[in-house]
Amino acid sequence: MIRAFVAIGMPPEILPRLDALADSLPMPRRVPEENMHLTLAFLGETPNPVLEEAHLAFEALRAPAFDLELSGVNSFGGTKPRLVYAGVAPNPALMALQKKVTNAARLAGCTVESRRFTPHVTLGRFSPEAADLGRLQAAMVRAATFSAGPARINEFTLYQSHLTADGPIYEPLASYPLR
Ligand code: 2AM
Repeated sequence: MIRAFVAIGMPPEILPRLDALADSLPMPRRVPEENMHLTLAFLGETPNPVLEEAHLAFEALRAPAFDLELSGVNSFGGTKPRLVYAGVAPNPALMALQKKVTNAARLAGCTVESRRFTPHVTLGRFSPEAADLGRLQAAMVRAATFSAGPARINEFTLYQSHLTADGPIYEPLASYPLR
């Protein structure tokens, strides 16, 4: 079994901006720069032969390169935020790619949750009980005008997630060109 997900790695011209943004937000579990990505599909624990099928399907997938623009800061969890993220400006090409990746993964036998896709780059995680919500919300208001890019996206990547006591390590297994 391999714990896997499909994502867009952050372009080098955007990463420092995301890193500075995360620095400005008081989050107990901040995502390190090298782990920042935009998830297209979380595959979870996947049997090796199924992942091999998915890999072949991703290799066969055709989709165009596109420009990615990040915009704003938001959170999931409503009044009890648990995850803080950088938002993504409306992007039909990205939405279409996510559908293609999800369909390809399902056809290959992967289990992909069917919740609505809200494109985002996670900056950190937050426990409302333990942390100072007021400080986080004030910092999010100050960061609301954040934007980065546009940056060209030429590929998407299959990652293995290694869970460790020091947090996850994401290992790229294969990348697939967009053209
Ligand atoms: P995120 O994109 O909101 O941060 C690797 O774990 C990536 O897959 C993370 O980026 C994570 O969320 C995303 N993901 C989606 N659903 C997940 C789940 N049920 N468990 C763990 N990660 C999940």
